[in-house]
This record gives sequence, structure tokens and C-alpha cells, in this order.
Amino acid sequence: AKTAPWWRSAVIYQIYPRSFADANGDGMGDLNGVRSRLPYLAALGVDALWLSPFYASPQADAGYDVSDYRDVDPSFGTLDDARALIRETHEHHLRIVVDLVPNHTSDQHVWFQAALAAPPGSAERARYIFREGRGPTGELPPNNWTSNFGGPAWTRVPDGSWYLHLFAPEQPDLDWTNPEVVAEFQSILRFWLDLGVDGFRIDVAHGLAKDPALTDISDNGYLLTAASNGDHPFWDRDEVHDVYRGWREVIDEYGDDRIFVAEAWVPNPDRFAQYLRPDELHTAFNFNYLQAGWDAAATRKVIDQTLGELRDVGAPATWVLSNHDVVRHVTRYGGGDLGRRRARAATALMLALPGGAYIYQGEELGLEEVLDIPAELRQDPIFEQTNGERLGRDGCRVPLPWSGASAPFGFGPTGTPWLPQPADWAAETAEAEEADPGSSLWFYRTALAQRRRNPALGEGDLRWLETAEGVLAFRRGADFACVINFTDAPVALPTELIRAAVTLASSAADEGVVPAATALWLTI
Ligand code: TEU
Repeated sequence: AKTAPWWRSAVIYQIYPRSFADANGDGMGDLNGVRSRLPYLAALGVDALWLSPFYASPQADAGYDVSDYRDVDPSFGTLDDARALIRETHEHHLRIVVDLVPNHTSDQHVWFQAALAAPPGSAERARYIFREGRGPTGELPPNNWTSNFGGPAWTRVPDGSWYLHLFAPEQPDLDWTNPEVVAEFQSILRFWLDLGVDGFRIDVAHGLAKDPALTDISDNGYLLTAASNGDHPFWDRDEVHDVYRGWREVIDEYGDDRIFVAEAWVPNPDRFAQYLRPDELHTAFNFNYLQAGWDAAATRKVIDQTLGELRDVGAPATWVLSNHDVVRHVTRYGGGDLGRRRARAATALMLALPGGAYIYQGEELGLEEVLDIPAELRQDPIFEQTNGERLGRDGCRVPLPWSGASAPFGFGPTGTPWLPQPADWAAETAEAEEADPGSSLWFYRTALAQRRRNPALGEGDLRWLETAEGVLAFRRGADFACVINFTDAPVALPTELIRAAVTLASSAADEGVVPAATALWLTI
């Protein structure tokens, strides 16, 4: 019998290359650093890696501003290093997914440079979204849209025209109604597919299509309301689906093992599911799950909604708790010992749910958000543009601690990491946790190993059990069960599970009870 495609149940580990491992000692992680840690990743027990962008980039937004989609930035290595990484990842029986940034290029991309050099109305400008301003002399932006990073979404060029950027001014938005743009990205897909990658994570997948009338917006909040129905001028418009149908045709030429993962912040589950129609994208991060917080009822609601909507389109669910854009979940759940305890329980729940899951580098070590990075060392454009009102995303991007007692904690052979590491990270290095069977690292390894062996886990059914308030419990397959206690006091095991054997406990458990802030896996 044909087994289900790998990605329907995959656990995918996100690598943020500049903060993962630094082989050349310049303080920035690089592709050769990733190569050197492939044994660690294989031993962790994940199925695939997703790498945030490592392409040529001026790094105005840490690589999400791409100046050449077919080359590697010198700070990360060379195209040959990328080829070697793809080959060696496969030799370790892991798959590799790369990031694709189609909403915008860098302002240093040849296309944008050509657009700046060409007159208004030219074909060069038509690849981006240039417009004349409002006001008597065009001195006001064409409309009232604001950038996700703060400030107006428009920047004026010397001849008086304005261009649109939903993110930093260094990230001009492409015009996806232009056939040249469509053709160029299909060619970029083929370039990386030919190099052997197993898929693409699509950045801001819900943002490519814009209202051609550029209508002013009344509610310019970043997230759509749950009631939204494709009527927002730039998020989640129906036209975006044409792009993905075209891409699906391209990727299907390479067999049925290569995938698209959408980064689509679309809270309406029905609208979200539309990205996962059989002729579009394969999977998408489930951000509603990430946002449910440490809350039994909210978590169960998201699980039910997700599974219901995705069943209708035939797509597997994927669950995610952390990434390079959000505060690490240990910290979101309260930080310190309590936050770590809850985070472990939440991970056990996530890995027991139907479908696939994402792990963000460092969460397997139980890392917390770094909150005390001095203002002058912070690099995220969100921070710069808002004069310190928002801390930005640097706190989850601090270079990983691998070994040793002081910075750079084995991140690189020498050198000062591009963001400072907390002085007290010695107990949280991969090396220290490797030596401690009670560590977060061993918890992840054990959970992933059990998940891999157990046919009830990954894609499949889920049957809720009756529980007390603040507790979730469910069965999967013939004999698997998971129970998680979100409350601050121990609870009795649900009656159905009293005779079951505990195979995984996120914190030490006495017989018959689920301790506070704890998840258990059981065999019935
Ligand atoms: O993120 C898009 C996105 O949704 C972010 O703006 C998100 O809202 C924000 O980071 C939350 O704090 C993607 C990338 O993941 C992000 O790193 C990039 O900055 C952004 O696209 C622009 O490319």
C-alpha cells in the first residue's frame, strides 16, 4: 500500500540561519554552521528543516529583503554551500524547505534599481506599485495604508512618485497583476527545485494581491477580523489564489513529495482553508493555535475549528507555538519555571495532535525570550521605526547556546554574536542538556521518538474524552491517549484512562493524577 506523503505528518524544525550556528566566526550564523549541526538535528528526531532566508540581501529585515533570489548572501556562504547543505541534509534522512519572499523584494534588487532609474509609467516601474500622491502637489501618500512595521506604507522617490511597502521602506511590494512578476517567481521556484529542495515556506502568503483601486482603509489593524470575507484591500484577497494555482502546477512537475507551506495570518478558519485546496498550497502554519495561549477552552476551540475546516479541503493540520516573529512560548506562558513547565506540556499536546508540527530553533532547549537586549544593540526594523515603543522581535532571535560556560556558548569558534546572549545560559546549552536526562532537550527527543514509532500519531483521528474544566483529554487510534491539565492544581485522570500506562510525562507525575500544568501520553 502507498503510504501517506511525508509532509502530512511531518515535524519541521525552523532554522533562523543567522542565529543557528556560526562556522566562520564572524558572529553571524551561516550555512556551514547548519551543515555542522545536522547530526544534532537528525538525533533530535525531526523530519525536515525549514530555513529562513539566506539569499543575497542587504539585511534590512534580516534577509526578508531579498536582492537576488538565486544567490546566497556572502554572510551565509555561497551557492555551493547551499548545494552541499541540501545534499547532506538528505544524507541525514531529513528534508529541506526554503523560504520564498514573493510579496516584496529588497530595494537593492535589480528590478527596483531599474524602476528608480526609469520614469513614471515605465515598464520598469510597473513591476512594483508606484502611484502619484494626493494633495495639491502630490505631497501626501496615495492612500492611508500603514506599514506593518509602523509609519505610512508609502515612500516618495525624487521625481515625486510614491511606492507601496507593507513592510519596511527597503521592502517595496511587487505588483502581482504583472505577468513578468508571475513568470519570474515560477522561474525562481524551478531554480531551487532543480537544486533539490523539498519545498517552500511562503512569506506573507496572504498579502500578494492588492485592491487595484487602492481604497483607503478604515480599520488598518494588522490582523483581519474573524468575520473578514476577502474585502480587505491587501490581506487575504481572492485574487491571491490564482498565484498559488500557477505555482502548484510548477511544483507538481517535480513529483508529489515537494510542498508549499503558507505563512498566512488569516484567522477566519474558512478563509484559511481556501489556501489549502487540492490545487493550491499543501499546508499552512496554524497561527490561531499559537495565539490561543495557555487556555484549555480556547485551545480546544481552535483544534476543533481547524480540524473541521481542513477535513473539508483534505489538507492536514499543522501546529505551531513559536517562530522568529513572536515571543518565545516559555515567556508567553509566564516565563521562568512555570513558563517552562507549561511550555513542555504544550509541546506534548502539540505533538499529539493530528497532522504536522513546527519547532522553532531553541525551543527544544526551553529557551526564554531575551528581554533585556540593550536598545542600541537591537536590530529589528520594528524597533527602529517606533522609537523604542515596541521591543521588536530580536528577543527570540538571539544566537543559540551550544556549549561552554560563557558567550558565545559555542555558537561560533570565536567572535561576538550579532545579538548578545544572556550570561546565565550555561545550563541551557545543547551540551549541558545532553548530559541531563531531565532536560528539555531530552523531553523533545523522547517525544519525537515516540511519535515516530506510534502509528496513531501524525495524521489521523481524534476523539475527545470527558474531563474536568481546564483539562483536555483525547484518544487517537486504538490505544493512544493524551491528557493536559491547564490548571494550577493536580486533577484526577479521566476514568477511561485510569488503567492506562504513562509513556511520556511533561513533568514528574504520581499515579492516577495529572499534575498542574502537565501533559501525559498514555497507552490504553
Ligand atoms: O512576517 C509577516 C508577518 O506577518 C509579520 O509582519 C508579523 O506580523 C510580525 O513579524 C509579528 O511581529 C514575515 C516574516 O516572517 C517576517 O520575519 C518578515 O519581517 C515579514 O514577513 C516581511 O517579510
